[in-house]
Amino acid sequence: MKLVEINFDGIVGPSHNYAGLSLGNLASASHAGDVSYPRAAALQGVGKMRHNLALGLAQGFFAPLPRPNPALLWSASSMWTANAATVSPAPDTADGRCHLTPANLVTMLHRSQEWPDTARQLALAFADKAHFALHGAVPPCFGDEGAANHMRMAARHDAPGIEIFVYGRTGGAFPARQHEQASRAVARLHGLDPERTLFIEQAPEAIAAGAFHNDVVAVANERVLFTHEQAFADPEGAYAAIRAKLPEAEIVIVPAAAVSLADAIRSYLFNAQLLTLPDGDMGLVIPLEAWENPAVRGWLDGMLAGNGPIRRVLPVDVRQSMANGGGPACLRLRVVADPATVDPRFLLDEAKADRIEATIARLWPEQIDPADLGSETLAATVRAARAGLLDALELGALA
Ligand code: SUG
Repeated sequence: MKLVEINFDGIVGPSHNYAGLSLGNLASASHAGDVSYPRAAALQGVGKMRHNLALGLAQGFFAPLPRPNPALLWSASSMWTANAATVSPAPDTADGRCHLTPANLVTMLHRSQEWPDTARQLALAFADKAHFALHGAVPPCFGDEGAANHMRMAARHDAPGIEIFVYGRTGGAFPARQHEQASRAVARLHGLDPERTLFIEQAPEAIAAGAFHNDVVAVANERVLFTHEQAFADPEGAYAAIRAKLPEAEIVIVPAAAVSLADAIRSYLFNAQLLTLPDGDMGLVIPLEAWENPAVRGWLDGMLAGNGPIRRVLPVDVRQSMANGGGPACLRLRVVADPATVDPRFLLDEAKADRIEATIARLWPEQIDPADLGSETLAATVRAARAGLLDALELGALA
């Protein structure tokens, strides 16, 4: 069995809109009321998936959840699959299966409705019980945001690793969405070895500056942690704990003197996909916004000229998602597994990407004006678009 990292991106739904629903997410707040472009947003997302396919990487996807929810709202926020679940790959767990727990997302009302439909989708994609164990969400008194607050480091994806849960403490200007008790519950459910599990507090100043998830200020891949120096409440303690558990860890720290917390959050430098490329080098898939930020660009140019572990920087255009606070890393859920054990309907190849693109081009609304939200005509268009995609993907079971 060959375990590889598969990135499952959320296809941007036909109701993608800017309603400013996420307190503490500065992009969402600052774009509240803007006209959105669901078709362009979804095509940008497929473009990012194609980019990863072209790099020779395994790529999967999840379908948009049923929207609008007439009793609640229109949000298409399930596109950010880093918040779909926490995933512990087979080499880390007591029973040797890959464990997944859907995130309850209770801190934000518009996101708290996602997990039951997400769980249905996970149950289809990872139905093979010999290789996957699916749990229910953590009870809603404890906020859980899934993989966005969880990092895994290992010598290689298929080797036993350490799992790092990053939680926030409540009491600041913005909500701390990930609660320590939720992280601890997930670690127990997944049967993780306490000797290889860490619980690290996120810096309150990072949350206050707009890092509503840890993946806005840090990302890990295999032996490398790429982090802003103000990501953790006790950075030196965090680095020492990681090095003690994974001696081969390489920690790439971006100092505030080079890239301020504000620039890091505005540009989403760390909301990047840090990927091991087929030739063994690591590449960093960043949003164009990061590439265009002078401080960030200066730091990246210096990094590439040096001898660090990240050898390539790969900018992608996901601007429609970025305007709601979702960069390349938010749009994907990482699952280390043998692709042969995953339901093939959720795996992408070029022909399927063509089919998805054609469906989006035909059925997704070109634009949504905030004044259109609530319109029955638009609701019918949105429902028909999703149904058309499920049909094209033979995923009618999710209808
Ligand atoms: O939960 N935005 C999402 C963005 C999630 C990003 N995910 C990660 N960092 N992993 C959120 O804040 C905005 C929707 C609106 O405002 O209409 C929103 O939900």
